[in-house]
Amino acid sequence: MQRALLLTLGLALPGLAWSASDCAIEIHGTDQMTFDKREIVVPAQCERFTVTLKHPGTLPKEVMGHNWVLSTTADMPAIIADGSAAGVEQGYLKPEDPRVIAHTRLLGGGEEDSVTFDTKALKADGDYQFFCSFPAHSVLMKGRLRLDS
Ligand code: CU1
Repeated sequence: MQRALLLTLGLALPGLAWSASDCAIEIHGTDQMTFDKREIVVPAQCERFTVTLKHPGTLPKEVMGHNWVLSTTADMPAIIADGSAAGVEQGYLKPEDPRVIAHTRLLGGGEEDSVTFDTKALKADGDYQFFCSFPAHSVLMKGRLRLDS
């Protein structure tokens, strides 16, 4: 209903047009062990949100692998500890970890992967972090994700 109204407004007033491309972002994980974003804001209109992780580096995933993992800030340390124990074969995540809201696979240089998640999984006042679960990478590779209000 609300979506139909937005679409109608978008057609009538092109300046107000809102497109599904606003419900997606791209983030880079580099050979320098960094993400190129510190914060991700999910627009309130998005029912689903897509994150595409690209690794523009050249190092293999065993050396400088990166994934993009989303969880509550409270769950992050345990997810990383269990992921570290799971090892590189599991992409440094415990298989089917229910605390993980969304994640890409572990990438090496030159690779990319996307994940789409339902924004109903997020609370407006929730405290969420995205991070890389490769051992020790989250010291640098983390940021906040929040729903726009
Ligand atoms: Cu990483």
